[in-house]
Amino acid sequence: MPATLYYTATSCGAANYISAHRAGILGTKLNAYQANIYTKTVASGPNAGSDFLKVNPKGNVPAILLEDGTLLNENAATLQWIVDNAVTKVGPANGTNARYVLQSKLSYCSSEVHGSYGPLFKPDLADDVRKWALEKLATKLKFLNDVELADGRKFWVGGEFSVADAYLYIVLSWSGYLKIDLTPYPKVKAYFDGIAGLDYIKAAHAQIAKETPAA
Ligand SMILES: N[C@@H](CCC(=O)N[C@@H](CS)C(=O)NCC(=O)O)C(=O)O
Repeated sequence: MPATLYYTATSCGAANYISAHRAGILGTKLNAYQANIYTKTVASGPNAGSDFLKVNPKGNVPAILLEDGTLLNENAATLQWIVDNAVTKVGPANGTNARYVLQSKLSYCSSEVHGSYGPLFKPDLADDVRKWALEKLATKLKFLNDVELADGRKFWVGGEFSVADAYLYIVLSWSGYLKIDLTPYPKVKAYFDGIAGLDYIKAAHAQIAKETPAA
């Protein structure tokens, strides 16, 4: 029995789908189904329409239900499960220094970058709170631009595509929905455009689109 990933097409959960797609484990080691994070229902697959909170009491994505019934949440953990189960490499081997670096990037992406975009999705955010949230996000984008991606690297860690790229790419993609201009951060913009242009990223999006139930 494969494990089961629950995700949505555009949320951070999609970083897990993209990673698993690149890792070559979808349909073998991992089945992927969509969840509706607003109605808290399973949205695709054999249990479509059922209560997602019974699968994942947090009601969020990503969630990976392992074969033995263990529930994994949090991108930093779910994405590393994908690294460890990959057929095509999507991150450094467990126990290496490079792996600890990957872990630190995933945590930074989750708590700092993802965490800074999150509040901006609230449509009725008070103007002063929105200003504060935008200023906070700007410090993260500046750090990515001036430090993490300053050398014009194509991939965030290790010189090749990893789950950290899938996660950062999806989080940065929210700039489009939120009308956040990335041009003041040219290294970030070039990095994002580079990841978006990869054949396997386009292929993963095409597959997600096929698997997304009609609204
Ligand atoms: N702390 C979690 C955050 C996961 C998260 O924010 N998921 C969002 C989508 S990007 C979600 O499912 N939100 C719906 C909800 O929390 O009810 C992580 O790092 O993975």
